[in-house]
Amino acid sequence: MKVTVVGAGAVGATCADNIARKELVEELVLVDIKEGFAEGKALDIMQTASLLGFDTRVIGSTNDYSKTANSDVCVITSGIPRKPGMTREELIGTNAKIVEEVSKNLLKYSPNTILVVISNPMDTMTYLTLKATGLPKHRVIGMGGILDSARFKCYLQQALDCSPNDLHATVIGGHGDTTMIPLTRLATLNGTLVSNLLGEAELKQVSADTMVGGATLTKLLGTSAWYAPGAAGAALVESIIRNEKKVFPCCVSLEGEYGQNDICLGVPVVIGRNGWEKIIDYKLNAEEQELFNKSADAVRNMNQVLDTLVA
Ligand code: LAC
Repeated sequence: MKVTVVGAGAVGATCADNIARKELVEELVLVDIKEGFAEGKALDIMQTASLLGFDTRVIGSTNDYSKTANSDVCVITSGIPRKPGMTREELIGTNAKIVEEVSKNLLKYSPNTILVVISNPMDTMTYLTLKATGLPKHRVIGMGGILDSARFKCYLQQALDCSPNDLHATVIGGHGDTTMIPLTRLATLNGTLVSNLLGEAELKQVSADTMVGGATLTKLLGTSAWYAPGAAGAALVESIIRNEKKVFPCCVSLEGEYGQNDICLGVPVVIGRNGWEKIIDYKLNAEEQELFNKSADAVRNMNQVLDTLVA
């Protein structure tokens, strides 16, 4: 099996590092436009192989997509990250052109690949990738909800002082500070509702912290986060490559599910060898559905900006 990660910046390189450590594939290709950068990151990762005991061959390429040929999964992290005070949405003008070009280049050499989109604003970049490539919907997956859910579990873990591995908690909707929806009602600690263990105010705080989880890190780091985004990308790739059929919230094309059409938005899906295989209906209550609809409206507005960029 073979995976390509495009963009050897902090998120792409961390994603590649995680994929190599997990020994998911025989070959891993890292691509970047900056001369020698992907080669350098790939070599650095390869030099950890004997220390960490993995047997994945990692190679780097400066924009030569022929090296990516026959990849089973391609992860797109290209584009600029946000700076403190910026929203993910402000990146659209620059990143749309990059993501469109990258996805087309990848498909030239790997026509059967599954595309995982991480570049921001992720929901719009996923929609753009789906439209620009014309790929079957099951082969285009936006990665945001897995990361947001991991952040949700991190804040829950701190509030409950429990093991993060005992938590099940999901964030659906858009991957934006105001569009994501942490489903506090459904979060559990080993089968017990978290809402029975935390007060309403505490739960509200966890939810608010989750929503600005990325922005908090951008402020602290001066740029966008990479450990959790990279690990979340690798977890998604793992479920595809190993055909795990894990349920992850991912940004996928909706055709009536969750009451929405002609949009890519975060919902729980089964992830396996064919990409996203089916959408799971969590049966939202009226309040959650209203938030989901608002999130869809905001993402749809963002998607409309794409038309002005192409025109
Ligand atoms: C974040 C970026 C990767 O949430 O969207 O950290």
